[in-house]
Amino acid sequence: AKTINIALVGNPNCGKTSLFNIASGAHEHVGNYSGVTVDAKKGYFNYKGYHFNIYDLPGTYSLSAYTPEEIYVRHHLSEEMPDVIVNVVVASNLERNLYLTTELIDMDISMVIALNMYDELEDSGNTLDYNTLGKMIGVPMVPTVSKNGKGIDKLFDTIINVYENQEPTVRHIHINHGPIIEEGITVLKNELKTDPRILKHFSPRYLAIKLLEGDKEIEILLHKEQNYDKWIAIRDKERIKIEKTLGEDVESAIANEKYGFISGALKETLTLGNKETARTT
Ligand code: GDP
Ligand code: MG
Ligand code: K
Repeated sequence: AKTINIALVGNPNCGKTSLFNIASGAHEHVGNYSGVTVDAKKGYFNYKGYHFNIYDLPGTYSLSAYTPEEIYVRHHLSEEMPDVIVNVVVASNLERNLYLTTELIDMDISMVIALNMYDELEDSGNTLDYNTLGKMIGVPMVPTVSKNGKGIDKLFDTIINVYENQEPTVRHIHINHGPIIEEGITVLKNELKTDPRILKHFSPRYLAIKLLEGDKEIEILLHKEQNYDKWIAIRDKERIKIEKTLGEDVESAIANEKYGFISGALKETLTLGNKETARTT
């Protein structure tokens, strides 16, 4: 059987562990393999002739390096290099949950979104055109209720399709951060691209964005490279340009562009119902 390594990535309390438990089942082997600081589990199961290794990773709101959870998740993604990421999001709280998604898109790893707690979205009376949203972000979205297993087969069918490059929704898009930031990303990316050694674990675009943001972990990772001083000089120049032009620090500017992209996409795909009516009928 072919083996597919998958990692569950999402905010705290989005239903990752519920999904993990349903998928790996009570009969399969589950082991804690994490260190002391964060909670993570690995499980195994077989489905449609595939052998899945599934990692339940700690909950995170972003992929920076400010908390042990963020560092752990990023380290897992860059070192274990899962075949497919399952980004678990709360369907009724996409504005917030999709921020992490935009960072995963920057990393350019194959991905499926589990639109979890879909029952709560339906109860709210709101409707989401998730097929269109999935096409807009280039990532297939599957509604799930990981509390009871609804949608889980469809989720794993989609993971298999993504793994086999047979999923039409998949597109390698990038989030547009506006002309000034994109220029900085492009200049840095083109420099980083000439050093294949560092691109084994991270996409050049992700490294460029994180360098612009001043990510200390990424700086430490790149520090021993021959061209490091040159990259940092270019980075500093681009940072000053961005801060002067946009009038805010680079990290905020990048975050604002990401939130702008999300709210634009949701404006086109999320229709608010009348919650009060939905409750009383
Ligand atoms: P984690 O922190 O991402 O691992 O989230 P958990 O799996 O621990 O779930 C957090 C809470 O959400 C638990 O109380 C679950 O029972 C509940 N939950 C998980 N999935 C769903 C779902 O699809 N719908 C609803 N309504 N609740 C869910
Ligand atoms: Mg959990
Ligand atoms: K809940």
